[in-house]
Amino acid sequence: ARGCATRPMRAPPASSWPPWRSQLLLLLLIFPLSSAFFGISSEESHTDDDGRVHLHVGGVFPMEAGAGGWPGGQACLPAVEMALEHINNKTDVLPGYKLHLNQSNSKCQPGLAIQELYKFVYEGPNKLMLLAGCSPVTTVIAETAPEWNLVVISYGASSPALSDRARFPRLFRTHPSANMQNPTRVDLFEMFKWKRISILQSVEEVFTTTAKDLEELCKKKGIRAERQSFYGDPTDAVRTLARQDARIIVGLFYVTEARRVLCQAFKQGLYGRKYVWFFIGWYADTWYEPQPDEHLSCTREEMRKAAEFHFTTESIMLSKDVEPGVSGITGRQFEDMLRKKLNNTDVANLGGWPEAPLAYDALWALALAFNCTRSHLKAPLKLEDFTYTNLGMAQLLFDCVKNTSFKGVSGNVKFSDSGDRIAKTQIEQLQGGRYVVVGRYDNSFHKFTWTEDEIRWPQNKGPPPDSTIIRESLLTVSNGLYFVVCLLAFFGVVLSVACFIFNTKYGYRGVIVQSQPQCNNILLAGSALCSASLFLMGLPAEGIHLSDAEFTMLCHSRISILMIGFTFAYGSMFAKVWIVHRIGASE
Ligand code: ABU
Repeated sequence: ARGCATRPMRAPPASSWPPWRSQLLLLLLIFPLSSAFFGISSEESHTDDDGRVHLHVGGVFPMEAGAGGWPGGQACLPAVEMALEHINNKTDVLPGYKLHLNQSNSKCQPGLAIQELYKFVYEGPNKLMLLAGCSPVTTVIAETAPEWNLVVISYGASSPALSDRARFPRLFRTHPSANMQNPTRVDLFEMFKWKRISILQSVEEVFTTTAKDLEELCKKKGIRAERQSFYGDPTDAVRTLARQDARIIVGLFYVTEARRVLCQAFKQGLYGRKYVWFFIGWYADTWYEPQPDEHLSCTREEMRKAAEFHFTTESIMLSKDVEPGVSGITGRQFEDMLRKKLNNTDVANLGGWPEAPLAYDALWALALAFNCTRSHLKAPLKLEDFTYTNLGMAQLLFDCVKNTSFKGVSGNVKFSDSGDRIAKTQIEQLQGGRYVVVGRYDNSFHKFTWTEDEIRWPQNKGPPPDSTIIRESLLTVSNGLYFVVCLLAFFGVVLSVACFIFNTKYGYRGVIVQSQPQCNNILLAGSALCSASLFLMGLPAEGIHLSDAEFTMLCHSRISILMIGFTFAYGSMFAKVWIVHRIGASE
């Protein structure tokens, strides 16, 4: 067993003790014991037939997506194998050494990846560095590997959380952070005058951190961002979006979940002219087609319909430079070679195809760092003498990766202080079932460059509004109708006045006296007021404009007049009925 296995572990605070940490502790305790018991020990790096010394590196590759993940190993592993071949064939890179890759399938599952990490550490020769892909896996590996002073280079992890140097002290990545796309998204929102957006995310650290950054950027620009999250089944989250009248929706999730979201979007009508979806750009070209093993309740046609016109944003991962880089090939040549290596299979639908140049460059960064370390090592120390407790050599390896700068097939490879890669963003839109690059965005200058392929909108109606538009408009009755009603109201008032005069004039007559003239007069006053309220009811009629204050006064007066009139008329009628009842009862 390695001496480092008995190194004291730093215990994290109990409140932040994730489940994989318990597995890690258990493995830390069991593995050294089992190694000693079963005689498992690390072999020394051995020498090749041609006298070259083997340098071992470990690499975890997600070869399948599982329930929700990124199957990037499908294209990234062949790319790394190609880089290995190119590096080993170059006489000026690591002369006297041959790189050897020890690889395993992490299935994008952190628990499995930790198990593989232990195998790397405790089985076979020492690994000088590790390669990792997929954010959840890179997170656990980069948090754990410093226990053995191992530097990790990630070719496929976009989580913004990985930019934390305190938490991941020995991590570098050739894959740009997912935060890189947020300024592009926000500038697009501004361009289309969208002031309200919604974020739909799966509950994974990679997406939560991206969503938080997007929210903050939106807030700075005065854009309201609302967030909905889901774990596994997005049905309720999509329903909430529909209820909230969400129109501009940014989706942050892995591809399996993306298909579930799209199916729900179709079922709940969140597609078409009124809606704009922004998805992640590294899904395969036909990701939205239902997969037989996923049992989606949407047909291929429905999925295609829901997916049409959506946007994707993703970092540009393939260099367009015609000058070859450090490996002697250009980005285009790399793509042709990889396509040939993959037997010209349907590469656009292969997991990790867009990220393959990053994987190729990750191995080059690693090899160049070994080269640099080799030249800085003091004799008699050699690269093959690396042990997991050799802090000096570990620091040298770290510094060499940190100072890496070369032209790769993905562009210039250089790491920021937090180990991140800087890259431009590409904006694509699905038009007629085909992704079209509509523009590029330079994060350094916050500038768009549009291609000749224009953005298209359903029914050519332009960008939709970000919510239901509430427009105030004055509803009036026509003047003809108003004047007719006024005439009738006038007759009503005249009739009431005439009846009052008649009542007063013939008030001495028995028939009038017995008919309760006081009640009759109140009834007439009420009828006249009800009729008079009709003059105000139709206002403002066509062509008559009232100020806000006048309009408020009008609303109050017409209701008050009608209420008083109605009370007078009905009240007096009931009073009269009551009096007649009392007279009848007393007789
Ligand atoms: N471009 C693939 C990123 C995968 C991940 O961050 O998990």
